[in-house]
Amino acid sequence: MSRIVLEAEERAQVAALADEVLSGVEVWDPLQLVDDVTGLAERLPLRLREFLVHSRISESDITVISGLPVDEELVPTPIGWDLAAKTGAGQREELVLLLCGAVLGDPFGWATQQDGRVVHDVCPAPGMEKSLTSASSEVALSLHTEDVHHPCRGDYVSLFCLRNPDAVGTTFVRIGALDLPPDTRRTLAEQRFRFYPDDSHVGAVLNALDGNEPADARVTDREYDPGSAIFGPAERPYLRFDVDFMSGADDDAEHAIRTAVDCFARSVERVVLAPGDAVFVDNYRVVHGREPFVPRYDGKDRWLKRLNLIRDIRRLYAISDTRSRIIA
Ligand SMILES: O=C(O)CCC(=O)C(=O)O
Ligand SMILES: [Fe+2]
Repeated sequence: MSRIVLEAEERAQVAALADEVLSGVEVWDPLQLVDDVTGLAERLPLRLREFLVHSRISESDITVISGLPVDEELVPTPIGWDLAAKTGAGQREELVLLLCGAVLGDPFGWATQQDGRVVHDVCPAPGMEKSLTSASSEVALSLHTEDVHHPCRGDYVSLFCLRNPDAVGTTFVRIGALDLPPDTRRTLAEQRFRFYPDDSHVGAVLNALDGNEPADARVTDREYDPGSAIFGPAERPYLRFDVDFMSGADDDAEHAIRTAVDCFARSVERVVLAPGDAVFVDNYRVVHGREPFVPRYDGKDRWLKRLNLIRDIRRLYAISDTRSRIIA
């Protein structure tokens, strides 16, 4: 894990940049600003930019910035992301995350996720406590690659912590720390797996199917080409894994999935994000999750802003009919 702790002066510089940008914006819409943030990020403190560029080039597994500015008069944690979207809560924090993230990659979003917003809210929502989405609380969010089903999934998923009063941990496993049996590793590297949209993608499953099938019809093989769970350079491989949204083509492949899950449990690490911490998880080298916690729904709940980053937005344009940062 590489971490930078900002000095008070650097924090003030980031806050001043964000305030200046916000003062020139009439209606806050990150999508309108997203083409500008890469240029604006040139004005982040030099030490921070150098740190982030180094993280990108060295493919740092987990990159943490501590000491980013969080509004001292931050509004109460919204009860669910849709309320956050409606009220526009935490705008300066969204911009700070966009500015830092733009040094690592190009921001993008999903039409099927959180109403197509570029910056997401991660906070517990009533009724979702046991769901397989980031709005859950009472159950652990199992270790996963973000948006495992898609060829243009993020190179990074980034999370900026606004509140975390119960010190709930974000969990992760680095492929470099995984001690997989050689036959499991070999199987995982073969094109014997299918990956499906997770439950945060509204309608994604049904869109890909007829519309007449039950939701668990995702375990049919249609629409999802087989791929491997481990790929890329042998000396520094990449990982694609989400036990809840993948399947093996045969018994051996299913067995390899279960063996990998057991190995994850032995290699799991955690980071407890504090307000002002942003973590950038390399989505090709690391699977991440979250520990369970008891939601409060009193305005003091854990609250993160989330941003997906791809190293080159043209990978996305190249598979689309429209030049949009929002994947349809
Ligand atoms: O809440 C966390 O720490 C991680 C949640 C998560 O996996 C996500 O938002 O993608
Ligand atoms: Fe995630």
